[in-house]
This record gives sequence, C-alpha cells and structure tokens, in this order.
Amino acid sequence: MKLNLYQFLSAAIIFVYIGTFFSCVSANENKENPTPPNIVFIMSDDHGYQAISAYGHGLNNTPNIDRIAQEGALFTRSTVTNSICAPSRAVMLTGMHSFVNGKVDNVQPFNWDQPNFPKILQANGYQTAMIGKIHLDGLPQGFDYSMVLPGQGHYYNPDFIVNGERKRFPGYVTQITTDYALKWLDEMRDKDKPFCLLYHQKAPHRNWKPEEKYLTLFDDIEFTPPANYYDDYAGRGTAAHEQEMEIDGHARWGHDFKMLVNPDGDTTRLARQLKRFTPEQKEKWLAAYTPKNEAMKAANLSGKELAEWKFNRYIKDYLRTIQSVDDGVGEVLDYLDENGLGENTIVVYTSDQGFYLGEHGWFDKRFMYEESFRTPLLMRYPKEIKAGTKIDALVQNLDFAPTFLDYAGIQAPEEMQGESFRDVVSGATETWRDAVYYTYYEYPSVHMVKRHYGVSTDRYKLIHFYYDIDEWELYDLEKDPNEMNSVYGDPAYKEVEQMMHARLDSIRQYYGDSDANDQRYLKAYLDHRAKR
Ligand code: SGN
Ligand code: CA
Repeated sequence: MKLNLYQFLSAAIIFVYIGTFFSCVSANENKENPTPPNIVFIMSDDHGYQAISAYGHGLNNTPNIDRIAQEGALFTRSTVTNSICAPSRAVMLTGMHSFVNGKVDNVQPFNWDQPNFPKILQANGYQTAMIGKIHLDGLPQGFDYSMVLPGQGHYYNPDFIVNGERKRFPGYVTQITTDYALKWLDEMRDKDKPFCLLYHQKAPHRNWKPEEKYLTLFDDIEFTPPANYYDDYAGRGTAAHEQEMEIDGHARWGHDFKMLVNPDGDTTRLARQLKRFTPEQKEKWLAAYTPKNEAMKAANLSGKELAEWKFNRYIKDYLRTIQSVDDGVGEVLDYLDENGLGENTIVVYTSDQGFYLGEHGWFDKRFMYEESFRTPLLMRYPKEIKAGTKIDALVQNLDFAPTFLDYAGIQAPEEMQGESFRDVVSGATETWRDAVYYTYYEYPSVHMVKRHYGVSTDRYKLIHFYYDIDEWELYDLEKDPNEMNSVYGDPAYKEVEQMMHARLDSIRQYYGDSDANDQRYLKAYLDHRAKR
C-alpha cells in the first residue's frame, strides 16, 4: 500500500497520539503503583528529645540526626503508650497497646507468634533485618536476618545473637551495630527486593559508657541543671515523692558516676564491669576518668555542689554515648545517599521512650510526665515529605506499624490499633486524633514508679495512680508545662476535670482497656515475681 503525503501525515499524527496516550497511561500507572519504599527504622534506647539539637534545647550537637528533620519532618508531640523498653518495642512491632499485645512490663514474656509489621512486609516481598537492641526474649520473628543483643547488652565487647547463635564481638557496641547495619545493606541483602532495616542502638541506655574517642568530650564544659532539678514534689502526689530515680539520691557511685571506690572505701560495680574491657580499652578509660575522679575527691564536695557534680558526671556520659549514635546515623545516611537510595527510602529516627535529664531531679523514665512520655521522632522521605516540615499531631509509637504498612501499600490487619500518619506528615490531611492513652505497669520494681494510666490532649493530662495508692493528678500543660502542680480538685478546673474523666473513660473503652485488665496484669506480675 502506497500512502500519499496527506495520508502519511495523518497516520504519523495518529501514531504519535496513540504513543503519547499509552506513555501517559503507563506514567500514571507508575504513579499509582510506585516501587515500594525501603524503610530504615532507627531506634535508640532512652534518648530524650532534649538531647537532640534539632529540638533546640542547646545541650549538645547531633548534626546527623538533625539532618533527618532538615531534609524531612520533626515531630514535636510524639509519645509512647508505655514508657519502658521492652513494652515500647512490643507496641512498635505489633501496633497494639501493651494490654492487647500482652507485653506490659520488662519481666513478663513476649509472644512473637502474633502479627508484627516486619512479618507482614516480609510476606509481601520485603527483605527484613533487625540489628541491635530489641530486648524481647526469643528468636525475633519477621526477619530474614537478625543480630540482637541478649537483654540489655554490653557497651564494650558485646555478645550478639546472630540468627539464633550467640557470639562475642570485640569493640564498642554502637559502632558494631552501625558496621553490621551497613554490611547488611551493602553485602547481605537481596538487592532485587525492597528492604526494611531495624537499626536499633543500645545507647544511650544506663550506665552510659562512652566510646574511647569521646571519653573526654565536654570535659571543659560545666552544664547547668534544669530549673526544677531541686524539685521537692510539693505540688504532686505520693508517686512523685516515692520514686527512686533521683540523680542526687538513687544513682550509684560506681555504676552511674564511674568511681572505682565508694566513699566508704569499697570497690564499686564499675570496678567489676571493667573486667570485660581489653587492657587497651581499660587503660584509655582509666586515663580519662582517674584525674577527674581524683580532682572530685580532693574538692570534698557536699550539698548543692555535690548534687551539681553528680548532674554533670551523669549528663556528660549520657551525651557522650549519644555522640556515637549520631556518628552512626551519619554513616547510614551517607550510605543511602551515595548509593542512590536516598529518594526511595523512609528514614525514621526515634527512641523507645524519652528520659529525664535532671528534670525533677531525675534520670530514668516510666512516668507519664512529659520528658519520658514524649519520645523524639524525625523522619525523612523526600518523595512525600517536604524538607523542614514540623508536625504537632499527637502521634504515638502505636502508629509505626500501620504507617509503614501504608507506605508499602499494604492494608494493616484489623487488630492493629494505631493509625497511619502518612497523610499527616505529607500534609494531605490535618485530621488526626486529639487525645492519646497511656499505661504503665512495672511496679514494684527498680526505680519504684507506681502503676498508672492516663489520657492526654494537647493541653490537659489526667493520670490515675493505682494498686497501693488511689490518686489522681491533672495538669494544665499550657500554664504548667513542667508539671509542677497538679490541679486535680482545684475548683477552677472542675469542668476540665469532668471533661478529662469523660475522655479517659471513652478512650479506655475505645482501645478495650479496663480495671479488669489492670487487675489481671497485676496478678500475673505478682505471680511472676513470687516465682523468681
Ligand atoms: C535496668 C537499669 C534501670 C532501667 C531498667 C529498664 N538498671 O534495670 O535503670 O530503668 O534497666 O530500662 S541497670 O543497673 O541495669 O543499668 S529499659 O530501657 O530496659 O526499660
Ligand atoms: Ca529504654
């Protein structure tokens, strides 16, 4: 068949038109079915938001962690549902509250057989790995590769359980965790599949042993304790008075303050801990601490001076361990960016809970008061999150599992109680919950924080302490952001009090919690302790 010029041009136009039509369709299809994003979920242990420079508290510099927020989002009101390690991790994995997933405290067992988000990602074609601290007994389920610390793990020369087998690794835990995260990303995973890596640091957990290169960092600085360091708990109930987490009262000479002998001349727990070090590590450690310890002894401190020395010793070691965490984050971000993975990888930085950095005179966590209830959250995903985003929504660790599944295009199972915050962080919606629920169970136990539960809105917080007391506290976070005075029973707050009681009843009902649950878990805890 011969075409004249007119016919030829018409055919060419139709051809180009059809071609363009199909190429548009396939582009649109691609938009709706993009390559599933990779996930790098970074969690540290006990990292209070006050010790991340992006939060603006001026304590330290964490340029690498900050980068996640500069290139993505910073969450200002992210909280946990239960401020203690293992329960927080169980919530993070399952997307269910403690009283539903069953891991209510650090001592009772965790059931790995229940659904968790890595299992679901794995079943949907993801390669998954868990490297670092998970603090849940039993072989982790849902991971193609797992390398986890047994229990709390050690800072120096730690053991790891690699796919079920225990081995010792020479070196410093934070660097080893980073090295293996990078090794898995670069050499061990199946590069044809999307991946989800849980890269979970032990630091800055107690007892804050710094890496060799940071042993003298901050030596030339004097930190001022927070304004409420000398809190006498006058405005609060029995629970705040009876805790055992005061820096100047409960922290220990050796374990916490790195002295080799107690004031009474006895060798401390630190002296025993140093047996794990190599001679070179021990030499560097002693070279750094001995002169500081000698100077402290010679100064013969007491009262406020001693309390401030203790604060400084604590905060410096705590911040030193964070410096190594920040270095690791930098190494992982650089790896992603240098290997073309930056665009399609969601990077999250968070902690299993917040921490007291001298506020109320405390270290540790557990309370529903702000510093331990909140937890840092920073997130980068250039495809959907604008650089420099700030999110005030009341998100919780309960939301991670459904959020990650949402990004992967997978429907979250019905039993998951969290919500996906994908559309909140992208700016697609402003609709979000206006109250969050909290429970804490581990009592009587180390640090003696009483059992409690509560509800918080952006302005008010109602807490009920129970078991060996029956006390309520109510805080107006706008007027009293440091929670120094409970206004429960104050006539000026009568209506707020009623409103918050109603909120608490309805949120307990919504998530399926009850006094019967509290009693059941209390009994299980006491039985468990009696057996030990
Ligand atoms: C250990 C710590 C406590 C800490 C708990 C729970 N003591 O018992 O200070 O509160 O862990 O922490 S230590 O002497 O072992 O350092 S958690 O992060 O694992 O929940
Ligand atoms: Ca923790």
